[in-house]
Amino acid sequence: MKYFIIILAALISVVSCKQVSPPEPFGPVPSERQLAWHEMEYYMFVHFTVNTFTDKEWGYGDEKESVFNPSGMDCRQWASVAKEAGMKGIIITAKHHDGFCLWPSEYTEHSVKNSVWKNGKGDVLRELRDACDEYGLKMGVYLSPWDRNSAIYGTPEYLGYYRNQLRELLTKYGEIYEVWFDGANGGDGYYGGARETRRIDNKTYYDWPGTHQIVRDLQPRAVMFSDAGPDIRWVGNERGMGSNTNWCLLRRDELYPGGNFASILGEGHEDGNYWVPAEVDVSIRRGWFWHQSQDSLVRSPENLLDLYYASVGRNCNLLLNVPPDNRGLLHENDVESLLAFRDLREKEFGTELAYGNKASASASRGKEYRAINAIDRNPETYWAAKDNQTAADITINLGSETEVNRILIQEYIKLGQRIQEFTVEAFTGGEWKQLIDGTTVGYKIIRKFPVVRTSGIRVTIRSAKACPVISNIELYRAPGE
Ligand code: FUL
Repeated sequence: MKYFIIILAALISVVSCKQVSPPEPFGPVPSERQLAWHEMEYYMFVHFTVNTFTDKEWGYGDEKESVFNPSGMDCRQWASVAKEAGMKGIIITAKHHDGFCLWPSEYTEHSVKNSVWKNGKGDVLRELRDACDEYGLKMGVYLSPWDRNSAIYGTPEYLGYYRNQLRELLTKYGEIYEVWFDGANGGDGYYGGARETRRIDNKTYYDWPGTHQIVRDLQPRAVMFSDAGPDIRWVGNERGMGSNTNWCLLRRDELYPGGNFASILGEGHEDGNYWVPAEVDVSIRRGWFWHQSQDSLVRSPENLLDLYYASVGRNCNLLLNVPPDNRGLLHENDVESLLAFRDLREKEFGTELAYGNKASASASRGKEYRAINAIDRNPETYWAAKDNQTAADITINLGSETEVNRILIQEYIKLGQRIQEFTVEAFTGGEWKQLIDGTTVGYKIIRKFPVVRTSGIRVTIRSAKACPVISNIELYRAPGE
């Protein structure tokens, strides 16, 4: 009898385990380093080099090192503002197209070591590292593949030079979370005095796989950005616009940095065979570098909030450029706008309305995957339907009539990006009224709709590649209207 009970108990547990087994991952899924990157959401881009002092956007490469001379550079100010603004990291142009290095590279004379700044003893990367550590921010580097200063640019030897510089950046400045490979290549430049146009084949010249391996070996937790990944892709424009339909997937092997792919990059590929999510890079000013003439043309807090909805709200990360001025400080106007934008965000998402209510779903996998998991504020629990159910809905019962005008939805992306089409409706005046007719979700979307007084919000997954798996739904009543 005793044995019979034990066997029965074992059988029951096997059967019940089977019932509640989690969905299998569907399609490509993010790596650990990509998951960490998704959670960064919003961080600062810093464009700073000789251009800051010559009023240019693209330095030709013939600038004298002496022009780089910030009168009061303070990376702690950049970091403290980034932190206060709610950003999680800073990516700096260690070397832009003009070839000037903000760190004393062993491999060139064209760097801070030959400037008058700090008598050639300064190192912007070192100061930024220390400041990021002090303020608990991550640090990333931009190293322009195009180098208009280098005499050997365009020859095979340049690749060795570029990689040596990359190794310096990846070994001397602590942990790097993102390496930014720009695709731009305009052709003409100083090139050690040759002053000519040099064309390279973007597809073959840089041997990207070899360079990527250096990053993997030296900084295994870093993600790499370019037009074509391998880890993070460009969104295809510099206007700050993510795409409403946005797959974190890409047929990466068909693309390469500097190619003509802008029109593909916003949406990605629904059938992509790699996880390569999009990053929105955009400047708080017209230019990427500081120009005094643009001091009065800083984006307003309201405009930054629009960018936030168009980027973070569309399943992208937001890399917002805030260029230091010729003092080496973020300008007062930029700082004011950034902090007012933070205040707007705090008001916008002040009180979350879904948490603490009841939730139900048309389909559920079992008790560990109940609808309530989508509003429990635990990113590791989720609502999931059964394997064969690719259409299903989830309703949040708000108890009493409540004003709502924003919804945030997150898929549990560790199991892949699944949703192809969804709607959001509100129960109002005795019937369901459609608020949103949407396509993809992914890591996160935030959508606006006119204020509705409602006792319930229903999210219907109309089609998905595999059963929907939703880790989070939030509702807000943002100010206005
Ligand atoms: C572009 C560059 O040419 C711009 O100067 C800037 O750095 C931007 C982020 O990327 O490709």
